[in-house]
Amino acid sequence: MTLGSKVLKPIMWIYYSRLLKKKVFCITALFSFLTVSLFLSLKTDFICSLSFLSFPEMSSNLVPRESKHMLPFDNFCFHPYEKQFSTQRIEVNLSVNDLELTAFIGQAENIAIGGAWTPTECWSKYRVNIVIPYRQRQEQLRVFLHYFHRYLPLQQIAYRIIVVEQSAENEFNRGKLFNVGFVESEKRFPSDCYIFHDVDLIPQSLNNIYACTGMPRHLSSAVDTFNYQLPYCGILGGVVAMRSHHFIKVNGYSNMFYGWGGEDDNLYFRVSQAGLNVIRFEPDVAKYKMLRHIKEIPNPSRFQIMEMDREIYSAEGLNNLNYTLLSYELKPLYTRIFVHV
Ligand code: NGS
Repeated sequence: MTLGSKVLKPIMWIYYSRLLKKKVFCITALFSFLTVSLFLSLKTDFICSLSFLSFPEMSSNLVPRESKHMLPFDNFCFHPYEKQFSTQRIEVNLSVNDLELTAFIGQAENIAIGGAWTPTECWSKYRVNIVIPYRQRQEQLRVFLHYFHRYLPLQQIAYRIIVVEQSAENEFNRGKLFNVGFVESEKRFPSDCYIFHDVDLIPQSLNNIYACTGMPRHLSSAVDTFNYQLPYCGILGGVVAMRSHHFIKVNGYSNMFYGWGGEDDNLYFRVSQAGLNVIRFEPDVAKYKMLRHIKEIPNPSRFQIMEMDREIYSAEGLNNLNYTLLSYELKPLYTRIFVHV
C-alpha cells in the first residue's frame, strides 16, 4: 500500500460515512414527516375512516321506540326489509301535479290527517318524526309526499311528516328550521327518534330503514349526484337520523347559518364534540336520488360562522332558539309549521 492510499483511504471512509449518515438522516426525516402527516390526517377523521373499513350491520344497530303504554297489539310488526337485503324498488314519479296528489290522497290508506301513519295490525318497533325544512319547492314536495307515503308503510314504520316552512323575509336557514321542527314536534307529538330530511332526496333502497340507530346516522351517504360516493368524511348533510336525547345533547343545529352551506358540517363538529360517532350503512343501502334544482348561492360568511360557532356552540342552538310561529296546520299528507326565523 502506498503512502497516498494510506492517507486517502481513511479520508474517503470519513467522507462516505458522512454521506451515508446524511442519506440515512434524510430518509429518516422524510419517513417521520410522512408518518406524522398520515397520523394527523387519520386523527382528524379517525372515527370516520374506521367506519369505512367495515359498515355496521343494520338490524343490530336499530333502536326500537320506547314504549310508555301497554302495547295495543300482541304482535310486533315483522319489518321485512330490516332483515333481508332486497332489490325491490318502488317507482319515483318525478312530476306529480296537484290533481295527481289529490287523487293519491283519496286512495292512500290509513294516512291520518297531518301526514301520520302507523301499522294497523301489528305494533311497529320503530316510530319517527321526519322534519323537512322548506320554502318554495312545491314540485319537490309533491314528489316527496307521493313517494314517502308509499315507501315508509312498506317498512312498517310508524311516522309523521312535518314540513317547517320559512317565511319570505330572510335568507333560508336550514339548521334553524330543523331546530324549530324538533321543538314544535316535541310539544305536540314527541318521539324518541327524529329524521332531519331535505325535500329533494329520495331513498332508492327499501333496506334503508327509517329508524334511529345507537349513534347518529348519516342516511344519505351515497347520493347519485356524487356518483354514490361520499364526497368527504365530515359531511353530514341531506338526511340524518338522531335520537332525541342525542339531538338535545349536541344542542341541535346552529341558528346562525342564513343562506347555503356550513350548517351540516357544523353539526358534524357538534356530534364529535359530544363524544358521539356518525355511522353510515353501505352504499347499496344508503343510495339516494337527488331531485333537480338550481344550485343555491353559497353564503360567503359560512366559514367565519363555522369558526365562531366552535367557541360558542354549547350556548348557541336549541337552547337559545327564538322564532315566531305564524301558523300550525294539519294538511292531509303532512303537518305544516310556518315560521319566521
Ligand atoms: C360543502 C358544504 C356543505 C354541503 C356540501 C355538499 O362544501 O354545507 O358541500 O353540498 N360546506 C360548506 O360550504 C362549508 S351539495 O353539493 O350537496 O349541495 O352540504
